[in-house]
Amino acid sequence: MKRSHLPDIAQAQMMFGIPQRVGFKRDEDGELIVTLSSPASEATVALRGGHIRTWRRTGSLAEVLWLSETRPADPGKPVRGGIPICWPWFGAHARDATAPAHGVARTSRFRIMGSWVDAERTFVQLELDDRAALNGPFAQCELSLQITVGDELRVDLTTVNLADEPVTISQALHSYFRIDDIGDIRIEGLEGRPYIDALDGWRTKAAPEPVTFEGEVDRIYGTHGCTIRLVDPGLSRVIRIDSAGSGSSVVWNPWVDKSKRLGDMAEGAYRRMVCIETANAGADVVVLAPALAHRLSAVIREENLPGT
Ligand code: TA6
Repeated sequence: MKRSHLPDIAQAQMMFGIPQRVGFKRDEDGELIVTLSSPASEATVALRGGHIRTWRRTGSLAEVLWLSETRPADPGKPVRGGIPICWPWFGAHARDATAPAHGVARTSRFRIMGSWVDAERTFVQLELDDRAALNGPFAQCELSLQITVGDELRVDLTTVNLADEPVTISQALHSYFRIDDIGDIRIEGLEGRPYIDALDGWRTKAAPEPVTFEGEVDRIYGTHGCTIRLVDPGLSRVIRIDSAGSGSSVVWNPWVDKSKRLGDMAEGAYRRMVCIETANAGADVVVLAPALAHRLSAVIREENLPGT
């Protein structure tokens, strides 16, 4: 694998392009996008933020991931949708109110380190390149992102601590899923698991039923070793999410008022998306000793809804 700062598409194509499998293009804002294709599915990934924008299975009528039709008014803000990388902290910074929510990775530049294929799958390896924003305890962390596209979408986010001191991180693969209608879906696999309700004073609660939506939801579930299923009768499908290196999952839908406040969602768009985020969030942080690595992984599958 060779290192590169990718000044243009031609050079990227020459170094990392693979005919029929890995290509490069620019989006409407001029961002460099990596296109990954495999026999079973294809994805697009922006180098800004290492941001998986889209993933669609061959022959499927709908994208698996939701991507906002509107762009943020401030071009410094991340594009909403897909799978933004929240790192090296999730949510608000613990001590610095001026630090950006969900960390610096999602607005930082990544570089491509390698691309390769086998018969079924296409792989790219990215690395956080823009290290200027990493200060304090995170200054000597390295972050890499491996994306595998095939019958399933696999995302592996690896942090290495090169400092002499332990470092504490929180993080999330802040996955936005495309759904037919928020009023008709249910999320299975979280029944009975404790969650922190961010909309009710961060109280800890639990509920015996699958998660359904009648208003804004913002919860951090304890989910060690858990498979989550997003059941969507309107799209006749189930999206299945398996995780590793994660002890928590965030479930979020902004509903009407918050989506208006966010300003980068079209009217009614909240009905077509739900976030189920593979995370280390809330009390579930990663304390990484010197010279150690931690890998956070999500495997996302689209399956037909039985009986449809
Ligand atoms: O993951 C849920 C959450 O932390 C919500 O509280 C929320 O407002 C959101 O993510 C989106 O955050 P953003 O900074 O992308 O607007």
